[in-house]
Amino acid sequence: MKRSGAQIVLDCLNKVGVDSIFGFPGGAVIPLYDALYDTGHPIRHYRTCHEQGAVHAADGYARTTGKPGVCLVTSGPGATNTITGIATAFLDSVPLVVITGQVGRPLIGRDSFQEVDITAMTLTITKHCEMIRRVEDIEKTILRAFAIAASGRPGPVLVDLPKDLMLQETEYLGLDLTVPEAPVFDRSQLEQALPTLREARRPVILAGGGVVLANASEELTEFAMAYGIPVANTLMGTGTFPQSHPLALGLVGMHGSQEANRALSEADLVLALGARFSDRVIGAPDQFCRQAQIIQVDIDVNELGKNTDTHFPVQGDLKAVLQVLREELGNGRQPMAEPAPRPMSASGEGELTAQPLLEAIHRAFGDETIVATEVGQHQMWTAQHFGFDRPRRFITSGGLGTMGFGLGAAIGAQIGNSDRQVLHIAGDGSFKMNCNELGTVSKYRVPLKTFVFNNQALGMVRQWQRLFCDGRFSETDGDDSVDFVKLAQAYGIRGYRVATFAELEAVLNEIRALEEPVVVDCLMSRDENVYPIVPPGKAITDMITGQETGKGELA
Ligand SMILES: Cc1ncc(C[n+]2csc(CCOP(=O)(O)OP(=O)(O)O)c2C)c(N)n1
Ligand SMILES: [Mg+2]
Repeated sequence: MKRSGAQIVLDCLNKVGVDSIFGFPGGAVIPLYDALYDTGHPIRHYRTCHEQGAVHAADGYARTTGKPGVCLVTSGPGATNTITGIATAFLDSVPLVVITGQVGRPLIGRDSFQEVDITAMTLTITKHCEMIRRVEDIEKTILRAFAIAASGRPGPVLVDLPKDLMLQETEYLGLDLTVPEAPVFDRSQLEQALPTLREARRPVILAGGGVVLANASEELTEFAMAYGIPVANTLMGTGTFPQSHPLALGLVGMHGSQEANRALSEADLVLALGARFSDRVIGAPDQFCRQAQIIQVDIDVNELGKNTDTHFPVQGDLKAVLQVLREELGNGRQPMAEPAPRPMSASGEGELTAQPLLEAIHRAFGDETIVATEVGQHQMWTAQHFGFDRPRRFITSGGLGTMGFGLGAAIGAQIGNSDRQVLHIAGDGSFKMNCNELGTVSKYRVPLKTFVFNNQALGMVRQWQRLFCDGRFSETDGDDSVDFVKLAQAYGIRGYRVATFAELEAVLNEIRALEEPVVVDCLMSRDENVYPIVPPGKAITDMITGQETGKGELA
C-alpha cells in the first residue's frame, strides 16, 4: 500500500502502540500534522505551550508508564527548544522518541529558514540520533528508534525528518517492532561475588534508578527481606524498596539520611544495583566506602567501575540477577538488628514546615499518588519525607537537575495514568521557569494538583550561600513578584493560598476529590534548610544535621 512519508510515521507510531504524543506544530512538520488530522489513528496529540514542556511531558509519561514517550516538534527553534528536555531524559535513562521536522533536503546546509543541525547538537545527549534521507527508510528508522530507546539501558532517540520526505510516497510494509532481549548475563561473574556476599557481616544494598528501569523492585524487595539486608536508595532509586519498611535506610548521599550514609560507610559489603555512584552519592571519592567490597550490577557495561572501584563487576539485567541471588542465598542470613523506623514528625501546627506539609499531602492523597517535582529544597524534602513505597511514583530530574521539569512531567504522568492522582510539587523559582504549561493543564483539564512550596527564594542555592558563603545571599533572596493564585486563575484554574496547617487541612479536604486542576500556593519560611547536608568535597559521614544549634537551623 502506497502511503506518504508523514502517514508512514503515524502508521509506525500506531503499530508500536503509541496512544499519546506531545508536541507543537510548525512549518517543517505541517505534513505530519496534516496526517494527524484525518488518519483516524487512535493516537491523541497533546499540544503543549512550549517544546520544552512537550519533552518533559513525554518524559513524565515514560517514567510513570515504562513505555517510551513520544514528542513531535518542528525544525529550528522547535528542535532547539527540546534540548534541555532531551538532556534531562538522557541523564536519567528515560526512553523517548523525539521526532523533529527538518527543512526539505534541497535546503539543507544553506542556513535556510529554521534550519539547524539538530542531530549534531544532540549527539552527546541522545542514545542515538539520525536524519532520515530516503522515504523508503522512514518505516524502519522509526521502528528502530523505539527499539533503541526501550532496550538495554533506555534513553532518548532523536529522528530528524526532512519535510520533502514527509510528502513523498512509498510502500508501507507493515514491519514489526523487534526490541532486542536483555543480554543473558554471565552467571560466573556473579558467582565469583557470592562467597564475599555470604561472608559479609555488614552488607548494604544500594538501589539506584536501574532497579526502576528493570522493573525489578519486587525482586529487590523480596531478596532484601528474605536475606535481611538493609537498603539505601539513590534519588533515582526512590520507591524501589518501600520507604516505610524497617530495612529501608532511605536516601543516600548529599542529602542522605544519617542511617543510610553511616551504613554505607561502615558496610563491609555494598551490593550496588543499577546505581552509577554519581558525585552526589559518593561525596569525597577517596573516603567513600573504604571498608567495603563492592559488587556492582548494571546492564550498561560502561557503568561498571566508572566512578568508583568495583571489586565484583556484574553486567546483567537486574531482574534476572536478583532472581539468581534469591535462589543462591535463600533466607540464609541471620536476621540482623533492624534499623529503627524513622520517626514521623508530629502533625504540624502553625506555620508550614516541609516535613509535616509533605506528610499531610501524602495523607490526603494516599499511597497510589504519583508526585513530580521541580529542583531544589522542595525536591529533596519530597524524596526524604513523602514516603514512597513503590517505584515510578517519584518523578524527578536527578541527573541534570532541571528546574522547570516538574509541571511538564506531571502533565505527561497524569495523561499516562488517568486512574491515579498526580501531584506536582514545585519550588516558586522552578515553577516560574515553565509555568506557561498551565495553559496545557487548562486546555486539556488535566486534573493534576500543583503545590508551590513558596519560600520566596531560590532556596537550595540560598541554603548553600548561607552555609558555605557566610550568608551572602547573592541573587537568591525574596521574590514575591508573582501572585500564583491569580496566575492560576488567569489560566482558568482554581488557586488557593495557605500559610498555616489549619488552612492547609481545609484546602486539602476541599480539593482531594476534585476532578480538575488546582494550584495551591503554600507560603513557607525562606530559612528552613534541607538536612542533613554533606558539604561539597566532604565524606558522606560529614553531615551537617541541623541539630547543631538545637533548633534545626544553623545560626
Ligand atoms: C535550569 C536550572 N537553572 C539553575 C539551577 C540551579 N538551581 C538548583 S536549585 C535552585 C533553586 C530552586 O529554587 P526553587 O524552585 O524556588 O526551589 P527551592 O529550593 O526554593 O525549594 C537553583 C537556582 C537548576 N538546577 N536548573
Ligand atoms: Mg523557592
